[in-house]
Formats: sequence, C-alpha cells, structure tokens
Amino acid sequence: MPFTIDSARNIFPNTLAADAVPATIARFSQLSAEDQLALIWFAYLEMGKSITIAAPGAANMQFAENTMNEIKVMTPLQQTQVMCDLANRSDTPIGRTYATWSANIKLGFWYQLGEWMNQGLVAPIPEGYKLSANASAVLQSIRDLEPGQQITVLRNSVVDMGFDTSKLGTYTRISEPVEPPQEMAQRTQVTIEGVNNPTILSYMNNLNANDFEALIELFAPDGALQPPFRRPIIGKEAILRFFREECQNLKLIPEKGVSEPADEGYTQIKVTGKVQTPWFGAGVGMNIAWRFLLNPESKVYFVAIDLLASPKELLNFAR
Ligand code: 45D
Repeated sequence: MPFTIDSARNIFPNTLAADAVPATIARFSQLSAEDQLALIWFAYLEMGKSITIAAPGAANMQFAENTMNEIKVMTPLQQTQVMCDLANRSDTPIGRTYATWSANIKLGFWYQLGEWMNQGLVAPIPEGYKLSANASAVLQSIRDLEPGQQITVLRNSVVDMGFDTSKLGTYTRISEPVEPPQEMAQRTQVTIEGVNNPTILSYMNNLNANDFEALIELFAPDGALQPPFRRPIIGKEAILRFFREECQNLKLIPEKGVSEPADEGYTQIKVTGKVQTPWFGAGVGMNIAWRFLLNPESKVYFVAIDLLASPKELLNFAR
C-alpha cells in the first residue's frame, strides 16, 4: 500500500484553507454563554442585511417541534436559561435532545428561535446588551471574513452547542428524511476545465442529484472523505451515512482542475470551484477545493474538501 489515509491527507500540500474559521471558533468558545448568544445574534442581524437565509422545510422542523413548543411556553427567564445551557453544553434534558440532532435540525431550531426572538415570542437579547471587549473583537473578526467563511463559523458554533454526544451513551441520531434522488432527465452535468476523469465527474453529478447510492459506489471500501475542518470519515458505511445526514441539496460548481499520476498507479486530482448550501442558495458561493486520490481501480481512496482561504486560492494548483 503506497498510501495511508494519513499520508493521503497531505496531497497538494500548498492548498491554503481558511484557517481563520477554526481560529475564530476557538476564540468564540472561550466567551461566556451570554456573550456567545449576543454575538451570534449581532452577527446574524448584520449578515441578514446582505444575504437571506431560506426557511427550513417542514420535514426538517418536525423533529425539533416538541422542544420548540416547550420553549415557547416558558417564561422569558427560562427561555434565556435554555439558550445559555445550550451554549454552555450543560447536561439538561433539552441539551441531551439537541445533541442527538443532525446539523440541519440544529440550524432549523435556531432559525425558528431567531424568528421568535424577532417577533417577541422568545426572550430577546436584552436591549442595550454590551459585548465584552473580547466578544467585540471576535465579532469584528467575523465581519472581516468572506461570506462563505462567516456562514461556516455560524454553522460550526451551532453544531458545537448542546450536551457532549460522547457522554450520551447509546442514542438514536435524529436527521431529516432522505428524499429520493433527482430524476435522470432533470440532472445537470458539470464540466471541469482540465479534468475529464469519469470518477470525478460522476462524483460531482451524483452529489448534485442527491444520488448517494450511486455516489458511494465510487469509493474504495477503505476510502475516506474529509469535510472542511474535520477528521476524515472512513469506510463506505460511515461516508454514506454522512451523505444522507448532511449532504442533501448541495450545489457543487467545480470550475478548474489538474490531474496527475501519483505512486503505484494512484492518481491525484485537485479541483477548485464553488459550493452552495440550500440554506443560502446562490446568495453565498463558498470557495472550495477537492483534493482526490484515486486508487489504481479508479475508486476514491481519499477526498478532502477544503474551504479556501481566499478566492485567489481557486487558481492555486501548485504542488
Ligand atoms: O445562539 O464534496 C440566533 C461535503 C442567536 C460533502 C442564533 C461538501 C442566538 C462532500 C441568531 C437565534 C458536505 C463535505 C443562535 C462537499 C444563537 C463535498 C441562530 C461541502 C445560534 C462539497 C443562528 C459542503 C442561526 C459545504 C440560525 C462546504 C444560524 C457545506 C444559521 C457548507 C446558520 C454549508 C446557517 C454551510 C449556516 C452552511 C444556516 C457552511 C449554514 C451554513
């Protein structure tokens, strides 16, 4: 075996990821719960002026509904306490329920709470709340990020809240239902300047069509997929679960790429382009690189998806 998952992670080492995102999250998580909530509120209000977030569908909201209704009838003080407990990752019944939810259900939950805060149905951030100096500095760093990085910071902060899943014991993961893949006749085909490898084109086209069954067959049995700022997900079963839980209705818009032989019949391919999330649609295009390593059978042994540091990185194919 010429490659291991660990060594594969280093293909195209000159790729510059948006390290400002994990750095900002690390600073954010040091703040008090009150500061965290107020900061997200202010960031969300400011972003809302230039980009609109799509309301989650009913299928997405049904799992959070009981918890939402529980919160709705609480006193304002209790509502504030629930939100602080989530930010503190406290061991509470709601914190435990929250921990079982997929990222999209967590986002839908906060989307609804934000709406209710706006309408005065849930305790707002107190009028005149003043952020600590540290929190103001973190808010300023978020302002300085590009939109694709801002929404990643928001998403990651939401995903990190609630009780620690590793302390939950066995539990059932709750995620939105998986819709059937797009009809063949409706599907669009990508083209990538510099890359015509059929595995890579099928990867993009199947993911765009939500055809996760076809997509997973492009992977080697011991293959791995590394999402932005995360550890690799290893093996077809785990990767398929990830696709079904977190990858519906993404839009991949690859633009350019390079392909070259690697050791012992492997092929390394780097593609750059944009990705849109259903939450923001065409309003936010994230600058993304895919770094693929295909095995001699042309199956995906490894792919890393990186959120790029800047648009300039879209043109960086140095190795
Ligand atoms: O605390 O090839 C309030 C993979 C205040 C798959 C609030 C991929 C209080 C393979 C405002 C109420 C997936 C890896 C909170 C490709 C408070 C592959 C609410 C990449 C929290 C390409 C805040 C996909 C709210 C990518 C409602 C890169 C915040 C996908 C909402 C990236 C934030 C998707 C939302 C991203 C953020 C989505 C909705 C970054 C969504 C971000």
